Amino acid sequence: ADFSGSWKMKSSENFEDLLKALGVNVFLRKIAVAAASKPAVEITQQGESLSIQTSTSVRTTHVSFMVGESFNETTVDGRPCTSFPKWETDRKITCEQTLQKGEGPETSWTRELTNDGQMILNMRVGDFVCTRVYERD
Ligand code: RET
Ligand code: NA
Repeated sequence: ADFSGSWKMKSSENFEDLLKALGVNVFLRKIAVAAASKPAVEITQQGESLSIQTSTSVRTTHVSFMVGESFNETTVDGRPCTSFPKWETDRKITCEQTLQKGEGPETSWTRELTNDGQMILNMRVGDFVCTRVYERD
């Protein structure tokens, strides 16, 4: 599967619940939810190597990793974590995150390419799952 491309978001469910579960206060939550409603996602992939930039008006993240090798990133609320991405199927990457310090709920994400060319991002915090559907720009 090739995730490469410029993506725009079509729908999002439970993003605010996710932030609540992470303990983000209501003031920052509202800012984050508004900003996260219009992300620009740029992905380049060559085989096992992916680079993902997610831009919003208040926060931009950029991660580069090899599937099968751990890397450093941050949780949605910005806490440093160690992540381990692996292929769950040939079209879906699952990534478990471990906080580098302190305590917090279990977090992970998955990214999947559907047969009709959409990308589905799931972000999990404890029992909450946020689902965001993207289409190529
Ligand atoms: C602030 C303050 C600290 C807490 C949070 C923030 C914003 C986070 C954002 C995240 C966007 C995530 C996306 C994910 C993938 O689709 C305001 C920096 C949570 C905007 C777009
Ligand atoms: Na975890």
